[in-house]
Amino acid sequence: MSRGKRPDWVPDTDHEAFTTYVMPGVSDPHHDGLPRPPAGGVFAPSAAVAPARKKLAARDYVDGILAGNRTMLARAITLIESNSERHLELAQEVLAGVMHQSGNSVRLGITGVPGVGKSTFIESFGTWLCDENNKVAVLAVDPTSSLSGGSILGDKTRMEQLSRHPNSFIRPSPSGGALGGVARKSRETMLLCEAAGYNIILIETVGVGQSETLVHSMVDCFVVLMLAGAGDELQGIKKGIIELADLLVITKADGDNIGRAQRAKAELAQVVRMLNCPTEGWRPQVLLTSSVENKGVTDVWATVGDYMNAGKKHGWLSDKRQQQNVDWLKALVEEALKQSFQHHPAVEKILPEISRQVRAGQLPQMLALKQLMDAYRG
Ligand SMILES: Nc1nc2c(ncn2[C@@H]2O[C@H](COP(=O)(O)OP(=O)(O)OP(=O)(O)O)[C@@H](O)[C@H]2O)c(=O)[nH]1
Ligand SMILES: [Mg+2]
Repeated sequence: MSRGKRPDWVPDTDHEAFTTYVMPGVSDPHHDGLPRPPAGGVFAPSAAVAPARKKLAARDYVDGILAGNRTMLARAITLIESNSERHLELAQEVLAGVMHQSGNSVRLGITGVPGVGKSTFIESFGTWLCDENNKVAVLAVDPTSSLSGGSILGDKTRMEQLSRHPNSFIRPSPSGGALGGVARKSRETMLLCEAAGYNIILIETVGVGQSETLVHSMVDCFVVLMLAGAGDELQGIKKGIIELADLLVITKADGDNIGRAQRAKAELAQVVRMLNCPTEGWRPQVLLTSSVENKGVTDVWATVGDYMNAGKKHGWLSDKRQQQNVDWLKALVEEALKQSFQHHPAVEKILPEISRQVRAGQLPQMLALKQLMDAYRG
């Protein structure tokens, strides 16, 4: 791979802590990429590995990001995504250096069941926003992507036009284990993107598991995409997703589907009317879109604007962000305490036997807890 074609999210050096690796490439531009034995018929190790890039200091990253340099932004995100202690320290220094410039964006979460049309919607919505002179960053929180590796491919092909737009920045979901880790990385990535001048952040998440709740806790406006007539209205109600939604968007309102989509809109609007809306001055809206016909995206944006204005007018938008900041700290503290407890040598030592006794009904849980806490406190 020539250096010019190196994707901007790849790390400087291959390291096991990174979620992206670079295979050694070939330097000859006419080469077909297939290995070719030398005259003697024996393969030699490739000498054409791209030279390692210069190690950067926190200041370099900070300056680059604040100047809107995409490569520096991408490399800083790679640091954020690293699981190594060494990178964590540098990444946090970079984050601390740019934080005063973050926060100036509209943060939108976009969710819905697989296949509802999230990526296609983001392609059409995001491209339109970029054409309107916005700078749009698209992030993904997909706890399944580390297993399937599918989200990069899926998003790159579904967001072809958007990914080529000079005003867009697309970052696939970080892989790397627990959802909490994925969420931390996405949250910090969002702050870096804002500092780099992106004024609209779209965070796509799959409509499964806990990922919606996590994304909900990091955005201003939570948009739930729904399919008409597929029982999804009910599915959404059951999962409580509608209660999280600030905006409901029925997708694929085109072709034969239009009538069904309109009926679904009326039904959903009725459901929303029955919900308690704790948000002053705002009742979740239901809209229709067709991403393939580029219909409805302007309405979505106008409605997001109404929502943000209501939030500013009634003061809950800044309250929400402040609360999210504190909630995030709380979640980190809980996670750190859990880790410290679970990995405490004295706890590890007695836990199997205590668990056995609890399982067999020989030890009350409160007593078991006391023994564990005594061991933990030393
Ligand atoms: N007719 C019609 N088809 C659409 C529309 N939007 C998306 N599709 C199709 O629906 C399918 C799924 O779209 P995606 O955008 O990949 O859906 P997704 O929600 O991102 O799916 P996952 O990433 O797998 O969760 C694709 O075949 C799209 O072409 C639309 O507005 N109209
Ligand atoms: Mg998708």
